[in-house]
Amino acid sequence: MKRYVLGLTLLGSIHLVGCADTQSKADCQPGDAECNSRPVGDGKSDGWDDKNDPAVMAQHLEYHLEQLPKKGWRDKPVWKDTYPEAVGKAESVWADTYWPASQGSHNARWQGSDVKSPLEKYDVAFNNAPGCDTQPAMYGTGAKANWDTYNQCAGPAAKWQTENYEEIGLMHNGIDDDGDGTIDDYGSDGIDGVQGWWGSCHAWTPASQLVPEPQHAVTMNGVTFEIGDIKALIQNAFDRTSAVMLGGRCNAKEITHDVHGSANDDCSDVNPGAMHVVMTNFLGINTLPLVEDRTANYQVWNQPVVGYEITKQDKVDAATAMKCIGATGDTYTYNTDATDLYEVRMTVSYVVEGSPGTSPIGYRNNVSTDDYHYILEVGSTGKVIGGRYCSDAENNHIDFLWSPTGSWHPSNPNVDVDNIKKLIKAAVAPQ
Ligand SMILES: [Ca+2]
Ligand SMILES: [Ca+2]
Ligand SMILES: [Ca+2]
Repeated sequence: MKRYVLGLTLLGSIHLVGCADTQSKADCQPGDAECNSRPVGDGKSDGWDDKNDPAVMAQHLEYHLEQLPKKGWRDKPVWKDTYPEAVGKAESVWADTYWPASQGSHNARWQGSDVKSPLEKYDVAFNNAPGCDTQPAMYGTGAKANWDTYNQCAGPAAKWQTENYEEIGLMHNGIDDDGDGTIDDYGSDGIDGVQGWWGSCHAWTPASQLVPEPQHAVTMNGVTFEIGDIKALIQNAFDRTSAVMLGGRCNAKEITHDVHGSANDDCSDVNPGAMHVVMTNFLGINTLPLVEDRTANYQVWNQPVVGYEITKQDKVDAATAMKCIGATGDTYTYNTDATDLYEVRMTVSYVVEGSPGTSPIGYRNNVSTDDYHYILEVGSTGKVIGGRYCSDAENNHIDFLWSPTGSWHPSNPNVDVDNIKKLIKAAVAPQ
């Protein structure tokens, strides 16, 4: 969950198609397929800002409301050209645990205390390190001494993970790191500061869309990697993923709303107009990977987005729109370039976490939904130009959306991405 890292920021997964700028600049929207450049200085108030500009996600976007599909689903895998051997076998996305940091992350012995963890198996197979027979409790009295002993026999990948990854080492270093009076144990702030929601969903979410789910166990260099092991190692290798991001990350525990505030504040966005454009383009018109942080507040719960459906899209007058937003009056005072207003309800389908196992689980049994309610702002040429959440949705909305752009590598210096790619290939190869 935490450790949402944006590496090298690349622009868009779709290339800008050279298209004639046949309309006036005022009609051009950021990343608009009809225009070559974004509009500047056209006097918008409360349209989307740079952070909420759909152009950061992709070029060649469709903005005409009439052209935007009412529903879309990730039925075609993003990886179909990279892993043709998995097409027809693996589902387009896969569920997985987020490998909680508090349980040791990818070094957790998920099959039981006597079966090596994914990283311990990796050390045996690729780092020539047999490792330790047992693994101590993650935290608690005596944890430091036990982990000091473990680290003397552990292989380099396992050792690095237990000391450095997502501050796991704080749980067994003999120090009261969060100053709450308990050493290496639960107190007022997780286990010495390590929170239960920390994990690698920032890696699971792009990985589960960019590479297929392993379909069977693989034996390599004498070590058998179960499907659950390979998925953990894939997550480890996706710890640093290049991506583009829409909306600002909210850092507040409690969100307070000002009806006069901007729709683009970090805790008020992602701007629902921008969300509408990206959702419909990424999942309705195209097949592009999409991840949401579905918690509007400071927590980050990244989930793969697999579908959406617009269940209401009614043109409304200004008074109705103002009321929906929680304001009063007969004049729409937010984005004054809006000539038409729509009240919209969208249901978004996303993948929830699953458990590690020895069989592929796909994602279809792990789908959940959220409903969003907002006013869509449409300009004189019928294009979406912004939006604002209705008051019943303003505390519960997507915080930000993001999309991986293709490059990924592990933070663990003792894990080689080439080995992980070999494991993936072998795990989807015909048997
Ligand atoms: Ca500690
Ligand atoms: Ca958040
Ligand atoms: Ca936000």
